[in-house]
Amino acid sequence: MKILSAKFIKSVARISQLPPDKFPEIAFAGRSNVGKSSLINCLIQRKNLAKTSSSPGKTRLINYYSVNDRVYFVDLPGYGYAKVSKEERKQWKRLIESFLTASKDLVGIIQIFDSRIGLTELDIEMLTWIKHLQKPAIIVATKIDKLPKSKANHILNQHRLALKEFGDFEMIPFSAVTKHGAKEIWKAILSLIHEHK
Ligand SMILES: Nc1nc2c(ncn2[C@@H]2O[C@H](COP(=O)(O)OP(=O)(O)O)[C@@H](O)[C@H]2O)c(=O)[nH]1
Ligand SMILES: [Mg+2]
Repeated sequence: MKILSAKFIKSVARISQLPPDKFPEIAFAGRSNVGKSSLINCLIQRKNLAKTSSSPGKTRLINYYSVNDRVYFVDLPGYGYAKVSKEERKQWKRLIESFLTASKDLVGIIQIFDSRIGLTELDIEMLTWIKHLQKPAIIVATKIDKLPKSKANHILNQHRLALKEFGDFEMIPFSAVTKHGAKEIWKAILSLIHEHK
């Protein structure tokens, strides 16, 4: 995918602040610190447009990026940060839930999990939600550069098997360090946009 332009559009805390529906939207979801911003930066070939941060839980807003004036990448707030209070977690849930149900131009969700950790309870909650909403999703298993080489294939196959329990999802292994999987993810994104038309 040739990136001609990538722009930060806005951060929103409320669904009423969503930008006017104009482009198909791809939402990115995952646990805090999973590598969501790194994935977005890699896909749009910018070093730091989506803020990456080593302090998890910092981004609590929905961030909109427009890519090639053609598609919105929507960075959803990360979840599952231990220090977050119950009330904050509730707010997070409300915000994501209202986004997923309100966005008319949402064509698909990129659900990201850490290949070293596997699916967490909240990942599974998200997958169940996605299935319930009948939204197409691509599952990205990230940080694969950190898997022990001799065990990587075995681990990834186990993740695929675990995923099967929750639906017929495509899983793409990815690394922001080696960029492994980036082309495949773009291909999947373009087909989501295409299918939606
Ligand atoms: N080794 C490795 N580190 C990664 C990868 N993706 C992200 N990271 C690191 O994980 C941390 C969190 O990444 P970030 O993109 O900010 O996660 P976010 O909170 O989900 O947006 C940062 O220190 C990144 O450099 C990856 O594919 N491989
Ligand atoms: Mg981030």
